[in-house]
Amino acid sequence: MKLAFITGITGQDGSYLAELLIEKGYKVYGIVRRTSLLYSYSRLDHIRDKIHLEYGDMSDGSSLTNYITSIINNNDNFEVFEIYNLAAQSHVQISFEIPEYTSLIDGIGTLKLLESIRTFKKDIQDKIRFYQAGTSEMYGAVLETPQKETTPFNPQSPYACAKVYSHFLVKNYREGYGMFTCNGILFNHESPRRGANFVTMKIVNGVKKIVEQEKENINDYILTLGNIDSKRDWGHSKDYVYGMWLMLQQDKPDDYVLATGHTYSVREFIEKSFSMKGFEIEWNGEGINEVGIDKRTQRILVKIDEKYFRPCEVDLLLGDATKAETDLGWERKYDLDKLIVDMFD
Ligand code: NAP
Ligand code: G4F
Repeated sequence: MKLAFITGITGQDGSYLAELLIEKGYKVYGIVRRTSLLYSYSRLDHIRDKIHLEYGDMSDGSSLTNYITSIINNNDNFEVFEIYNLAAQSHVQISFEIPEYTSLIDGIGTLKLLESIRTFKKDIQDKIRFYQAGTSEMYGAVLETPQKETTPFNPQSPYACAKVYSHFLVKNYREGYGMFTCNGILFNHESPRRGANFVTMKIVNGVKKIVEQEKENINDYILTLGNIDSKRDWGHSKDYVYGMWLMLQQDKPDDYVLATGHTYSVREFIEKSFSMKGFEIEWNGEGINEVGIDKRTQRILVKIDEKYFRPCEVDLLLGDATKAETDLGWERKYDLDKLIVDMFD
Protein backbone atom coordinates (compact mmCIF):
# COMPACT_ATOMS: atom_id res chain seq x y z
CA MET A 1 0.00 0.00 0.00
CA LYS A 2 1.32 3.43 -0.97
CA LEU A 3 0.37 6.42 1.17
CA ALA A 4 0.61 10.11 0.38
CA PHE A 5 0.04 13.17 2.54
CA ILE A 6 -0.25 16.55 0.80
CA THR A 7 -0.09 19.86 2.66
CA GLY A 8 -1.61 22.53 0.41
CA ILE A 9 -3.95 19.99 -1.20
CA THR A 10 -6.60 22.69 -1.82
CA GLY A 11 -4.13 24.73 -3.91
CA GLN A 12 -3.39 24.65 -7.63
CA ASP A 13 -0.57 22.07 -7.44
CA GLY A 14 -2.07 20.12 -4.53
CA SER A 15 -5.26 19.39 -6.46
CA TYR A 16 -3.41 18.20 -9.60
CA LEU A 17 -1.00 16.13 -7.49
CA ALA A 18 -3.90 14.49 -5.64
CA GLU A 19 -5.43 13.51 -9.00
CA LEU A 20 -2.14 12.02 -10.20
CA LEU A 21 -1.57 10.03 -7.00
CA ILE A 22 -5.12 8.66 -7.01
CA GLU A 23 -4.56 7.49 -10.60
CA LYS A 24 -1.38 5.77 -9.43
CA GLY A 25 -3.23 3.91 -6.70
CA TYR A 26 -2.10 5.86 -3.63
CA LYS A 27 -4.25 6.42 -0.58
CA VAL A 28 -4.23 10.22 -0.47
CA TYR A 29 -4.48 12.35 2.69
CA GLY A 30 -4.48 16.11 3.05
CA ILE A 31 -5.05 18.95 5.47
CA VAL A 32 -7.44 21.82 4.96
CA ARG A 33 -7.61 25.01 6.93
CA ARG A 34 -10.70 25.96 8.84
CA THR A 35 -10.49 29.26 6.94
CA SER A 36 -9.98 27.78 3.47
CA LEU A 37 -12.01 29.62 0.90
CA LEU A 38 -14.86 27.74 -0.73
CA TYR A 39 -13.27 28.13 -4.13
CA SER A 40 -10.21 26.22 -2.95
CA TYR A 41 -12.37 23.28 -2.00
CA SER A 42 -13.92 23.46 -5.44
CA ARG A 43 -10.55 22.41 -6.91
CA LEU A 44 -11.14 19.08 -5.14
CA ASP A 45 -14.88 18.63 -5.78
CA HIS A 46 -14.38 16.00 -8.49
CA ILE A 47 -12.15 13.80 -6.29
CA ARG A 48 -13.63 14.62 -2.88
CA ASP A 49 -14.82 11.03 -2.27
CA LYS A 50 -11.38 9.61 -3.14
CA ILE A 51 -9.27 11.58 -0.64
CA HIS A 52 -9.08 11.85 3.14
CA LEU A 53 -9.15 15.36 4.55
CA GLU A 54 -8.63 16.62 8.11
CA TYR A 55 -8.41 20.11 9.50
CA GLY A 56 -4.84 21.24 10.00
CA ASP A 57 -2.55 24.22 9.69
CA MET A 58 1.17 24.65 9.08
CA SER A 59 1.30 26.87 12.15
CA ASP A 60 0.10 24.02 14.38
CA GLY A 61 2.92 21.50 14.74
CA SER A 62 1.13 19.11 17.09
CA SER A 63 -1.81 18.72 14.70
CA LEU A 64 0.64 17.87 11.90
CA THR A 65 2.43 15.27 14.05
CA ASN A 66 -0.85 13.78 15.27
CA TYR A 67 -2.19 13.48 11.75
CA ILE A 68 0.98 11.91 10.32
CA THR A 69 1.05 9.47 13.27
CA SER A 70 -2.58 8.50 12.79
CA ILE A 71 -2.02 7.86 9.04
CA ILE A 72 0.88 5.54 9.90
CA ASN A 73 -1.00 3.77 12.71
CA ASN A 74 -4.08 3.23 10.55
CA ASN A 75 -2.16 1.63 7.69
CA ASP A 76 -0.21 -1.39 8.92
CA ASN A 77 2.45 -2.68 6.55
CA PHE A 78 2.43 0.31 4.23
CA GLU A 79 5.09 0.16 1.53
CA VAL A 80 5.96 3.83 1.25
CA PHE A 81 4.64 7.11 2.72
CA GLU A 82 5.26 10.18 0.54
CA ILE A 83 4.82 13.59 2.15
CA TYR A 84 4.51 16.55 -0.21
CA ASN A 85 4.90 19.91 1.51
CA LEU A 86 3.05 22.26 -0.83
CA ALA A 87 1.35 24.49 1.75
CA ALA A 88 2.50 28.08 1.63
CA GLN A 89 1.54 31.71 1.66
CA SER A 90 2.63 31.62 -1.97
CA HIS A 91 2.06 35.21 -3.15
CA VAL A 92 5.33 37.14 -3.42
CA GLN A 93 3.87 40.67 -3.16
CA ILE A 94 1.66 39.71 -0.21
CA SER A 95 4.75 38.38 1.59
CA PHE A 96 5.98 41.99 1.88
CA GLU A 97 2.71 42.83 3.65
CA ILE A 98 2.63 39.78 5.97
CA PRO A 99 6.30 38.80 6.28
CA GLU A 100 6.09 37.21 9.74
CA TYR A 101 3.16 34.99 8.81
CA THR A 102 4.84 34.03 5.52
CA SER A 103 8.04 33.05 7.36
CA LEU A 104 6.09 31.05 9.92
CA ILE A 105 4.18 29.02 7.32
CA ASP A 106 6.73 28.77 4.48
CA GLY A 107 9.81 28.43 6.71
CA ILE A 108 9.07 27.20 10.24
CA GLY A 109 6.16 25.11 8.89
CA THR A 110 8.69 22.99 6.98
CA LEU A 111 10.75 22.55 10.14
CA LYS A 112 7.66 21.33 12.03
CA LEU A 113 7.04 18.66 9.38
CA LEU A 114 10.66 17.50 9.24
CA GLU A 115 10.85 17.29 13.02
CA SER A 116 7.65 15.31 13.19
CA ILE A 117 9.08 12.78 10.68
CA ARG A 118 12.32 12.62 12.70
CA THR A 119 10.43 11.44 15.82
CA PHE A 120 9.60 8.09 14.15
CA LYS A 121 11.76 5.01 14.66
CA LYS A 122 14.25 4.24 11.88
CA ASP A 123 12.19 1.40 10.34
CA ILE A 124 9.25 3.79 9.84
CA GLN A 125 11.43 6.76 8.90
CA ASP A 126 13.05 4.69 6.14
CA LYS A 127 9.66 4.29 4.45
CA ILE A 128 8.94 8.06 4.47
CA ARG A 129 9.89 10.29 1.54
CA PHE A 130 9.58 14.08 1.70
CA TYR A 131 9.13 16.64 -1.10
CA GLN A 132 9.66 20.36 -0.47
CA ALA A 133 8.04 22.90 -2.80
CA GLY A 134 11.01 25.15 -3.49
CA THR A 135 10.90 27.97 -5.98
CA SER A 136 12.86 29.82 -8.65
CA GLU A 137 12.13 32.96 -6.57
CA MET A 138 15.07 31.79 -4.43
CA TYR A 139 17.39 32.83 -7.31
CA GLY A 140 15.93 36.34 -7.01
CA ALA A 141 18.31 38.91 -8.47
CA VAL A 142 19.91 36.17 -10.51
CA LEU A 143 23.66 35.54 -10.32
CA GLU A 144 23.71 33.27 -13.39
CA THR A 145 21.49 32.63 -16.44
CA PRO A 146 20.00 30.14 -17.06
CA GLN A 147 19.51 29.10 -13.43
CA LYS A 148 20.22 25.50 -12.44
CA GLU A 149 20.71 23.47 -9.25
CA THR A 150 24.20 24.92 -8.66
CA THR A 151 23.24 28.58 -9.18
CA PRO A 152 23.58 30.54 -5.90
CA PHE A 153 20.42 31.93 -4.31
CA ASN A 154 19.88 35.69 -3.98
CA PRO A 155 16.29 36.02 -2.64
CA GLN A 156 14.39 39.31 -3.03
CA SER A 157 11.30 38.90 -0.83
CA PRO A 158 10.25 37.54 2.57
CA TYR A 159 8.60 34.69 0.64
CA ALA A 160 11.83 33.76 -1.13
CA CYS A 161 13.88 34.10 2.10
CA ALA A 162 11.53 31.69 3.89
CA LYS A 163 11.78 29.22 0.99
CA VAL A 164 15.60 29.42 1.07
CA TYR A 165 15.46 28.59 4.78
CA SER A 166 13.28 25.55 4.01
CA HIS A 167 15.56 24.49 1.14
CA PHE A 168 18.60 24.31 3.39
CA LEU A 169 16.67 22.60 6.21
CA VAL A 170 15.62 19.86 3.79
CA LYS A 171 19.25 19.41 2.68
CA ASN A 172 20.36 19.44 6.31
CA TYR A 173 17.92 16.71 7.38
CA ARG A 174 18.96 14.62 4.37
CA GLU A 175 22.67 14.94 5.12
CA GLY A 176 22.48 14.99 8.92
CA TYR A 177 19.85 12.33 9.61
CA GLY A 178 19.89 10.32 6.38
CA MET A 179 16.23 11.15 5.68
CA PHE A 180 14.82 10.82 2.14
CA THR A 181 14.14 14.53 1.54
CA CYS A 182 14.08 16.26 -1.87
CA ASN A 183 13.92 19.89 -2.91
CA GLY A 184 12.10 20.79 -6.09
CA ILE A 185 13.17 24.19 -7.43
CA LEU A 186 10.18 24.94 -9.59
CA PHE A 187 9.90 27.82 -12.01
CA ASN A 188 6.51 29.51 -12.43
CA HIS A 189 3.74 27.15 -13.38
CA GLU A 190 0.14 28.04 -14.08
CA SER A 191 -3.13 26.37 -15.07
CA PRO A 192 -6.89 26.95 -15.16
CA ARG A 193 -6.69 26.41 -11.36
CA ARG A 194 -4.18 29.24 -10.79
CA GLY A 195 -5.19 31.72 -8.06
CA ALA A 196 -6.90 34.83 -9.46
CA ASN A 197 -4.31 37.30 -8.10
CA PHE A 198 -1.29 35.84 -9.93
CA VAL A 199 -0.43 37.75 -13.07
CA THR A 200 -1.27 35.08 -15.69
CA MET A 201 -4.74 34.37 -14.30
CA LYS A 202 -5.36 38.08 -13.81
CA ILE A 203 -4.52 38.69 -17.49
CA VAL A 204 -6.60 35.75 -18.76
CA ASN A 205 -9.59 36.82 -16.65
CA GLY A 206 -9.12 40.45 -17.76
CA VAL A 207 -9.12 39.51 -21.45
CA LYS A 208 -12.21 37.33 -20.92
CA LYS A 209 -14.00 40.22 -19.23
CA ILE A 210 -13.17 42.59 -22.10
CA VAL A 211 -14.43 40.03 -24.66
CA GLU A 212 -17.66 39.56 -22.68
CA GLN A 213 -18.15 43.32 -22.33
CA GLU A 214 -17.69 43.85 -26.08
CA LYS A 215 -20.59 41.47 -26.71
CA GLU A 216 -22.77 43.71 -24.50
CA ASN A 217 -21.42 46.96 -26.00
CA ILE A 218 -19.90 47.91 -22.65
CA ASN A 219 -16.32 49.20 -22.48
CA ASP A 220 -15.51 50.48 -19.01
CA TYR A 221 -13.13 47.74 -17.82
CA ILE A 222 -9.35 48.23 -18.01
CA LEU A 223 -6.86 45.50 -17.05
CA THR A 224 -4.62 47.15 -14.42
CA LEU A 225 -1.16 45.71 -13.74
CA GLY A 226 2.25 46.52 -12.22
CA ASN A 227 5.67 45.79 -13.74
CA ILE A 228 5.07 44.28 -17.18
CA ASP A 229 8.75 44.02 -18.16
CA SER A 230 9.78 41.26 -15.75
CA LYS A 231 10.39 37.90 -17.44
CA ARG A 232 9.23 34.50 -16.28
CA ASP A 233 9.72 30.87 -17.35
CA TRP A 234 6.08 29.71 -17.35
CA GLY A 235 5.05 26.04 -17.50
CA HIS A 236 1.88 24.05 -16.72
CA SER A 237 1.16 22.80 -13.20
CA LYS A 238 0.17 19.34 -14.48
CA ASP A 239 3.65 18.80 -15.93
CA TYR A 240 5.28 20.03 -12.72
CA VAL A 241 3.37 17.82 -10.25
CA TYR A 242 4.45 14.84 -12.35
CA GLY A 243 8.05 16.00 -11.83
CA MET A 244 7.49 16.20 -8.04
CA TRP A 245 6.30 12.60 -8.02
CA LEU A 246 9.28 11.46 -10.13
CA MET A 247 11.71 13.00 -7.62
CA LEU A 248 10.34 10.74 -4.86
CA GLN A 249 10.60 7.58 -7.03
CA GLN A 250 14.42 7.70 -7.31
CA ASP A 251 16.85 5.48 -5.40
CA LYS A 252 18.49 8.50 -3.76
CA PRO A 253 17.09 11.84 -2.65
CA ASP A 254 18.35 14.94 -4.48
CA ASP A 255 17.38 18.47 -5.58
CA TYR A 256 16.02 19.24 -9.05
CA VAL A 257 15.07 22.29 -11.13
CA LEU A 258 11.83 22.03 -13.15
CA ALA A 259 11.51 24.67 -15.88
CA THR A 260 10.69 25.02 -19.57
CA GLY A 261 13.94 26.72 -20.65
CA HIS A 262 12.00 29.59 -22.28
CA THR A 263 11.35 33.01 -20.82
CA TYR A 264 8.76 35.64 -21.76
CA SER A 265 7.95 39.08 -20.36
CA VAL A 266 4.59 39.82 -18.75
CA ARG A 267 4.11 42.23 -21.69
CA GLU A 268 4.49 39.30 -24.14
CA PHE A 269 2.01 37.24 -22.08
CA ILE A 270 -0.49 40.13 -22.37
CA GLU A 271 0.04 40.45 -26.14
CA LYS A 272 -0.33 36.70 -26.70
CA SER A 273 -3.48 36.46 -24.56
CA PHE A 274 -5.19 39.36 -26.32
CA SER A 275 -4.11 38.10 -29.73
CA MET A 276 -5.74 34.71 -29.05
CA LYS A 277 -9.03 36.59 -28.74
CA GLY A 278 -8.49 38.71 -31.86
CA PHE A 279 -7.03 41.90 -30.33
CA GLU A 280 -3.75 43.55 -31.37
CA ILE A 281 -2.21 45.63 -28.59
CA GLU A 282 -0.22 48.83 -29.28
CA TRP A 283 1.81 50.35 -26.45
CA ASN A 284 1.83 54.10 -25.79
CA GLY A 285 3.65 56.17 -23.15
CA GLU A 286 6.27 55.18 -20.57
CA GLY A 287 6.56 53.89 -17.00
CA ILE A 288 3.39 54.18 -14.96
CA ASN A 289 1.83 56.25 -17.77
CA GLU A 290 2.15 53.47 -20.32
CA VAL A 291 -1.10 52.06 -21.72
CA GLY A 292 -2.00 49.14 -23.97
CA ILE A 293 -4.41 50.17 -26.73
CA ASP A 294 -6.65 48.09 -28.98
CA LYS A 295 -5.21 48.82 -32.47
CA ARG A 296 -8.64 48.50 -34.09
CA THR A 297 -10.72 50.75 -31.82
CA GLN A 298 -7.96 52.78 -30.07
CA ARG A 299 -9.65 51.92 -26.75
CA ILE A 300 -7.35 51.61 -23.69
CA LEU A 301 -7.36 47.97 -22.55
CA VAL A 302 -4.33 47.88 -20.22
CA LYS A 303 -2.96 50.43 -17.76
CA ILE A 304 -0.32 50.49 -15.03
CA ASP A 305 -0.80 51.13 -11.31
CA GLU A 306 2.12 51.57 -8.91
CA LYS A 307 0.29 49.63 -6.22
CA TYR A 308 1.21 46.40 -8.01
CA PHE A 309 4.95 47.19 -7.97
CA ARG A 310 7.03 45.31 -5.38
CA PRO A 311 9.71 46.77 -3.07
CA CYS A 312 12.18 44.41 -4.79
CA GLU A 313 11.50 42.80 -8.16
CA VAL A 314 12.85 39.62 -9.73
CA ASP A 315 13.58 40.77 -13.30
CA LEU A 316 14.47 37.57 -15.09
CA LEU A 317 13.87 33.89 -14.47
CA LEU A 318 14.99 31.25 -16.97
CA GLY A 319 15.54 27.69 -15.82
CA ASP A 320 17.74 24.85 -17.02
CA ALA A 321 16.00 21.53 -16.24
CA THR A 322 18.66 19.30 -17.87
CA LYS A 323 19.25 17.37 -14.64
CA ALA A 324 15.54 16.51 -14.20
CA GLU A 325 15.21 15.65 -17.89
CA THR A 326 18.28 13.41 -17.85
CA ASP A 327 18.04 11.77 -14.42
CA LEU A 328 14.27 11.63 -13.94
CA GLY A 329 13.23 11.37 -17.59
CA TRP A 330 10.96 14.38 -16.95
CA GLU A 331 9.13 15.67 -20.05
CA ARG A 332 6.62 18.47 -20.53
CA LYS A 333 3.41 18.31 -22.53
CA TYR A 334 2.67 22.06 -22.52
CA ASP A 335 4.34 25.11 -24.06
CA LEU A 336 3.22 28.68 -23.35
CA ASP A 337 0.61 28.87 -26.14
CA LYS A 338 -0.95 25.56 -25.08
CA LEU A 339 -0.96 26.74 -21.46
CA ILE A 340 -2.79 29.98 -22.31
CA VAL A 341 -5.35 28.10 -24.43
CA ASP A 342 -5.98 25.74 -21.49
CA MET A 343 -6.38 28.70 -19.12
CA PHE A 344 -8.94 30.33 -21.45
CA ASP A 345 -10.86 27.08 -21.92
P1 NAP B 1 -1.42 27.89 -3.99
O1 NAP B 1 -2.41 27.62 -5.07
O2 NAP B 1 -1.32 29.27 -3.42
O3 NAP B 1 -1.72 26.85 -2.81
C1 NAP B 1 -1.19 27.02 -1.53
C2 NAP B 1 -1.77 25.97 -0.63
O4 NAP B 1 -1.23 26.16 0.69
C3 NAP B 1 -3.31 26.06 -0.47
O5 NAP B 1 -3.84 24.76 -0.36
C4 NAP B 1 -3.46 26.79 0.86
O6 NAP B 1 -4.66 26.52 1.53
C5 NAP B 1 -2.30 26.17 1.62
N1 NAP B 1 -1.95 26.95 2.81
C6 NAP B 1 -1.66 28.26 2.89
N2 NAP B 1 -1.41 28.61 4.18
C7 NAP B 1 -1.55 27.49 4.91
C8 NAP B 1 -1.45 27.21 6.30
N3 NAP B 1 -1.17 28.15 7.20
N4 NAP B 1 -1.65 25.93 6.72
C9 NAP B 1 -1.98 24.95 5.83
N5 NAP B 1 -2.13 25.17 4.50
C10 NAP B 1 -1.91 26.42 4.05
O7 NAP B 1 0.06 27.51 -4.46
P2 NAP B 1 0.53 26.60 -5.69
O8 NAP B 1 0.72 27.46 -6.87
O9 NAP B 1 -0.32 25.39 -5.76
O10 NAP B 1 2.00 26.21 -5.18
C11 NAP B 1 2.21 25.07 -4.36
C12 NAP B 1 3.53 25.22 -3.64
O11 NAP B 1 4.59 25.35 -4.60
C13 NAP B 1 3.65 26.42 -2.73
O12 NAP B 1 4.45 26.06 -1.64
C14 NAP B 1 4.38 27.45 -3.59
O13 NAP B 1 5.09 28.36 -2.76
C15 NAP B 1 5.31 26.56 -4.37
N6 NAP B 1 5.69 27.02 -5.70
C16 NAP B 1 4.75 27.41 -6.60
C17 NAP B 1 5.14 27.80 -7.87
C18 NAP B 1 4.13 28.24 -8.91
O14 NAP B 1 4.53 28.87 -9.89
N7 NAP B 1 2.85 27.88 -8.76
C19 NAP B 1 6.50 27.77 -8.23
C20 NAP B 1 7.42 27.32 -7.28
C21 NAP B 1 7.01 26.94 -6.02
P3 NAP B 1 -5.99 27.42 1.35
O15 NAP B 1 -6.72 26.80 0.19
O16 NAP B 1 -6.67 27.25 2.64
O17 NAP B 1 -5.55 28.82 1.08
O1 G4F C 1 2.26 36.01 -11.09
P1 G4F C 1 3.19 36.56 -10.09
O2 G4F C 1 2.61 37.13 -8.83
O3 G4F C 1 4.25 35.42 -9.78
P2 G4F C 1 5.70 35.44 -9.10
O4 G4F C 1 5.92 36.65 -8.30
O5 G4F C 1 6.67 35.16 -10.20
O6 G4F C 1 5.60 34.20 -8.11
C1 G4F C 1 5.02 32.96 -8.53
O7 G4F C 1 6.01 32.13 -9.06
C2 G4F C 1 7.04 31.75 -8.12
C3 G4F C 1 8.04 30.86 -8.89
O8 G4F C 1 9.01 31.67 -9.49
C4 G4F C 1 6.39 31.00 -6.98
F1 G4F C 1 7.33 30.58 -6.10
C5 G4F C 1 5.38 31.90 -6.28
O9 G4F C 1 4.73 31.14 -5.27
C6 G4F C 1 4.34 32.35 -7.32
O10 G4F C 1 3.61 31.21 -7.72
O11 G4F C 1 4.07 37.73 -10.75
C7 G4F C 1 4.82 37.51 -11.92
C8 G4F C 1 5.37 38.85 -12.40
C9 G4F C 1 6.10 39.65 -11.32
O12 G4F C 1 7.27 40.21 -11.86
C10 G4F C 1 5.13 40.77 -10.97
O13 G4F C 1 5.73 41.95 -10.51
O14 G4F C 1 4.27 39.66 -12.82
C11 G4F C 1 4.46 40.96 -12.31
N1 G4F C 1 3.13 41.63 -12.23
C12 G4F C 1 2.79 42.72 -12.94
N2 G4F C 1 1.55 43.08 -12.62
C13 G4F C 1 2.11 41.27 -11.45
C14 G4F C 1 1.09 42.20 -11.69
N3 G4F C 1 1.95 40.26 -10.57
C15 G4F C 1 0.75 40.14 -9.94
N4 G4F C 1 0.56 39.11 -9.08
N5 G4F C 1 -0.27 41.05 -10.15
C16 G4F C 1 -0.14 42.08 -11.01
O15 G4F C 1 -1.06 42.90 -11.18
